[in-house]
Amino acid sequence: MFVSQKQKHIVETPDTGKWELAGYEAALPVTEKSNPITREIDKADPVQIVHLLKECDAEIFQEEDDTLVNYKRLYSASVLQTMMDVTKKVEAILKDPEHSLIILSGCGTSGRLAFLLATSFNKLLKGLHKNPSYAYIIAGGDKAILTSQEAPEDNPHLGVEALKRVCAGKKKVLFIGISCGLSAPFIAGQLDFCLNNLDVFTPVLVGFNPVSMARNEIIEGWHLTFRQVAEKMEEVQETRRAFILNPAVGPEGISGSSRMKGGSATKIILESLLLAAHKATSNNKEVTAKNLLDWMKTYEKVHKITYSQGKMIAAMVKQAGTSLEKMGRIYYIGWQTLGVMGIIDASECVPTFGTDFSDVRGFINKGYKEMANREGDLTSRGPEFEISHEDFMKNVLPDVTENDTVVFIFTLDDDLLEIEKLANQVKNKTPNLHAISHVTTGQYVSANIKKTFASVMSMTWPIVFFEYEGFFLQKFQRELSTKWILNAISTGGHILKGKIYFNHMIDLKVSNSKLFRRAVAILQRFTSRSPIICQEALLKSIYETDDLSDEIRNIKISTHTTLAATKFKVVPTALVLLTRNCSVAEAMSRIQAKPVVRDTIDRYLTAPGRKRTADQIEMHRDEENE
Ligand code: F1P
Repeated sequence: MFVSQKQKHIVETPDTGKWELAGYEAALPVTEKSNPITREIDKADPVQIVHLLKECDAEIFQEEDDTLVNYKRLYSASVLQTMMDVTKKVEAILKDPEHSLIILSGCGTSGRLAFLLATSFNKLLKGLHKNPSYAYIIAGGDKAILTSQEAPEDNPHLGVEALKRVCAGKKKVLFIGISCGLSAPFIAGQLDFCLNNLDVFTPVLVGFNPVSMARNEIIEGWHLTFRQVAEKMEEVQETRRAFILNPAVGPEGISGSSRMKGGSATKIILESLLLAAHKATSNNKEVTAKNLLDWMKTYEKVHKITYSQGKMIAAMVKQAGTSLEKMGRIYYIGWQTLGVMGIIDASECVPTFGTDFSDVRGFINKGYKEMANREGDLTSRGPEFEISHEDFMKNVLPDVTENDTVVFIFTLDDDLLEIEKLANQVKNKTPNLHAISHVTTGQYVSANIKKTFASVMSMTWPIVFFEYEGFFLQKFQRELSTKWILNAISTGGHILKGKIYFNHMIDLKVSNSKLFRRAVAILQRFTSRSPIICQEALLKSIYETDDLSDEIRNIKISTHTTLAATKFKVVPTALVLLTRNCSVAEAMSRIQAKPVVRDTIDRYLTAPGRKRTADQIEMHRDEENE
């Protein structure tokens, strides 16, 4: 057992599953609740961080509890049934590629996964000499695959326009809209459009909250809330012309960070059902619930195989933390879709941890050619769009120092000579050169490769004996394994850098309406003040004013978030405002003076006599109660 006596309380998590109880943070949807497992993650060491994330990810596969009937889970009969229904619709589309299309759509991470899945399944079809049947939509267009574009997420009209463009000329469209939080207006707009055109469209909503917890906030410039659209979907689902796939997978390890469990569960659900449909089409056999369950259960093994390397992952987390603390950088150098996983993980660090794009970056062999994204080469748009290994060698490597960490990600079927050559050049710049390699049973990492890297984490996968689709399943699982490792590295690294308080990202960028609401909820949680007071403090911080005018109070949220997106540390500043009752200028200077946000916040929130606590607070206290 790795846990020292002193820190034992941190990894023993007696509250596991507490979030399923009816009253637990009742005002928040599952995807925004704080996970009892990780509540002390900010004080954990690297080994403990990885252990806590492992426990948290394991919740994805937890079965429905008969004694708690609150939530359906991944393996619940109703979820499997819906997956079967959707599988049948996919099969129908695959039979008529000329007139039909499967569209995957999402914002942020959900959009990046839509891109990855659509391109992967088109490759699968290409290998069978079939025409592509998939397309993807990501809010903000292809540049959002690599960079954070949070604002378009709030626009349902943009969603509809993008959908119309992509499906032009098609007679049957299976539309899969992914919004982990059942919250993105961009997706709500698209689903509503589908519901109004059911002769062409079959809409599917993928997310991880019950419909009753879908976001119910008025969407600017639109007549429906996300919840109203989801309720319409529920009604139409009765006639099997619309479907909702929304098992609860538990709150995120870092509250609200749906790139983590939400992204993983999206991958598991969609890959399982799409693969099952492809297999059924090629074998000319019906998909059974057992087939689907078998596909999904293999992902549970991925969790086991991945986290069996917990100590190695923890060593990388520690290394990443050291680099970030020294203002160094993290670079992922990946091959094929493992390169995409690196790019995805890196791109999420900007909105999640408020980093600069240059702090964590991903690169892929052959750049945009390998990405196969619709808009092609985006390199000319700026340095954050340089993603090829050549770009790394030419424009980044010259400035790499020993403070930086470089992680190579490959399989033993990739070009090992090229890997060795690149690695040797990187090694001249930093000793912190590590590898994640995926091998198949019977394959071994050569001594040459081993001695090139400071450490090689070797993930061993069983030999695939079965058909074509089986090889894709293995590829998808290596991607998920990589995702878990990289999520741990970037999340753990930022925890060690002091970016997280309890299990909240307190210094979030308030760049869209969901994040605005989350910021207010965080302020409420830690100050126990009313939503109105918290929102006022947030606005004072965003507008840098002590006197909030009615004009500002009444402006649309989109105006607030446009301005907030250009500012730093607005939430920590608001926290100081609320706890110190000082001027905005003073709060700003207190926050700016200390580089580690967690320590500053800790100081103000744990004044003498006050215990460090993130206990649940009543999120909807009235102003009169103040
Ligand atoms: C979409 C998303 C997240 C991102 C951030 C803002 O969320 O872009 O991927 O990390 O939280 O929202 P969702 O619509 O999938 O819930």
